[in-house]
Amino acid sequence: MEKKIIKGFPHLKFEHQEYAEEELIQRSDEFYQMMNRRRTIREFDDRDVPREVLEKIILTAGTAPSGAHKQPWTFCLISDPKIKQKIREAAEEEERISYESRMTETWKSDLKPLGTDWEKPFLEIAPYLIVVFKQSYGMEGDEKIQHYYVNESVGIACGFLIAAIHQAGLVTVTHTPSPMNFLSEILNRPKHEKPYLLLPVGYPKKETFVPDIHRKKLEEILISY
Ligand code: IYR
Repeated sequence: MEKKIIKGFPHLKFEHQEYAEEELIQRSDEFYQMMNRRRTIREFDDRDVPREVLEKIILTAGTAPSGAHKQPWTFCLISDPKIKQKIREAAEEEERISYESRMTETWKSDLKPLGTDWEKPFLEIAPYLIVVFKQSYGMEGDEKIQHYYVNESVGIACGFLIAAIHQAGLVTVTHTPSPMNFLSEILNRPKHEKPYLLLPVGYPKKETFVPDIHRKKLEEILISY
């Protein structure tokens, strides 16, 4: 590997994989077709998934860019049924209050086509839960480490995570019970980590139906200059 010191810091030669235009077009189309088959799934099969798949998916999320390369994320991987049960009970408690009194009528009406409610059986049925924590700052021993663009960085990592779950052939739902500080307690996370997103991961239940909803067309999302 070719190395060079630039402005006092070590650099490695970047090996760029370039494709002919035709292949470039084909690759972008194939990736879009693959990603466009992703659907949010709320009904899971309880079948197990090889743990190494989950580890590879988390490694993929960890390839995301981050502010000053601080990688301000922690991924908790849960398969212990007792912990899943605790998470379900706490999440449903919050969700029940949200649906009964915290969410506006407009919000609940916007969710009707998606068929959501306070019950979250997938938190126990899915073989794995991934809880993503954002690190507001880092800790090296007793020393606080400054982190930057934490929400953006962790959001991008979650995008990578969701794409990796789908690409591997598994399904998920981006679940954000609100408030979700119960996750810090159950998972015993330090105070510089805040829960960001909860993703059940597994196979879909057989004969699952998904809402008949559509994605915006290119003309609706692209403005060219
Ligand atoms: N967190 C709740 C409500 C919810 C909110 C939005 I915005 C959604 O897109 C879906 C659900 C729940 O998980 O049911």
